[in-house]
Amino acid sequence: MSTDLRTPKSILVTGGAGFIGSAFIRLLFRDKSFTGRVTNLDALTYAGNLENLAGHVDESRYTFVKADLRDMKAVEAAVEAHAIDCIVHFAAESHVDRSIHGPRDFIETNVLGTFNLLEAVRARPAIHFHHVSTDEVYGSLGDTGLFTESTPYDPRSPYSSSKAASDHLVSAYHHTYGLSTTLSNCSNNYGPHHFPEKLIPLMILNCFEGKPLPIYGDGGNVRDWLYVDDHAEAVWLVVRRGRSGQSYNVGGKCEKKNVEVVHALIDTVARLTQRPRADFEKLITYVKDRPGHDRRYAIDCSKIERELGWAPRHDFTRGLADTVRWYLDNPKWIANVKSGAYRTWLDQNYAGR
Ligand code: NAD
Ligand code: TDX
Repeated sequence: MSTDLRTPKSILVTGGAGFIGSAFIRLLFRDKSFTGRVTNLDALTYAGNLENLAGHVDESRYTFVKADLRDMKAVEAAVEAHAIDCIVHFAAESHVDRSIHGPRDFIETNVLGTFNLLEAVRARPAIHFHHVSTDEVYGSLGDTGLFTESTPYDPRSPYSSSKAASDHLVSAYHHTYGLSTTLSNCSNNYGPHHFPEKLIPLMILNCFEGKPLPIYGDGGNVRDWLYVDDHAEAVWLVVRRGRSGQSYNVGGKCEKKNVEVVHALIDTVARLTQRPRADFEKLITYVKDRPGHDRRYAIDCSKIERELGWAPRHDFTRGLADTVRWYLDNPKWIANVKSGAYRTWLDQNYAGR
């Protein structure tokens, strides 16, 4: 099996207050073999929440920098001040529906933000740059087939096209300027701390509150689900052992139709709250489809398995139960994220759908 190619001492994590970035930082501080420093650069948009890290970092090795990736000077300052030798780039606008309602932030943060980071690395080529991306850049599959690392890019939403643009920039900076880069393209994540605008946490919270469970279209769209900690482990492996210039697909080998996911969630919520399934089944509401809704995503992750020895460790049933339990145990977190701008957006965009 492969050995470490890099042993970062001072990592800049972007978007470390978000869902997956925070899981990655929690993993770094659980990993006894990592003794370096972590600088978390995050703009704290509606999706960023420092509570996701409370109690999980070693303060003597951790710094939070509130900064916007669109601000080149702020990016330069953070990289310079903390003698960064590795950047792990999670920060992005990440919600497809929001990208349909308002694409500008997606282009600015996902494309320009990545460009600014790459420029900072171009000026300091000893830094390794890892870019966290998505399987959505490959477009939509029919009933069969899997995305491999050589599947041509065919993004369909403003979100996925902004991620595809940023992936191409990373590749260009590797080939043109010789930067040390790695890239990972992952399938749909789920787990604790997931912002409740995405399918799984939205459905969990709406079950708790007795609100409609909005299924887009016929509910037959397929996603490949991966527990967030498995993704964090994959990223950490690629950062240390991935070959420069390579991309690695990461997936859960867990394809499910949306309607199956909702039924599995209802089972789990009913079991854990000891309430009848019928209380939740009656909330299912079929609504207007998402424009340009990709039909099916499915990942071939044999390259990262073969080269780096990674495999998903959480099965879906256990992962869902852990997730629902976490939301049941964290009403304060829920109240916090449901205040302010998030609430307004939800009311405006989901009401009546
Ligand atoms: P998220 O929306 O939960 O978090 C994004 C974080 O980035 C937030 O903390 C936010 O404050 C920060 N951020 C946004 N704009 C910023 C800016 N301009 N400057 C600095 N910080 C900014 O996202 P997530 O679900 O944790 O996704 C993280 C990464 O993983 C993204 O790049 C996303 O494309 C990718 N990804 C996500 C999934 C998924 O299922 N969620 C799957 C595959 C890949
Ligand atoms: O209310 C809903 N009803 C519904 O049917 C929502 C929010 C979603 N859906 C459907 C749309 C998708 O087919 O569920 C599926 C999953 O939707 P999202 O949770 O919005 O995720 P998706 O659009 O698949 O994108 C996610 O996975 C890839 C992340 O948000 C991206 O950041 C990641 O790159």
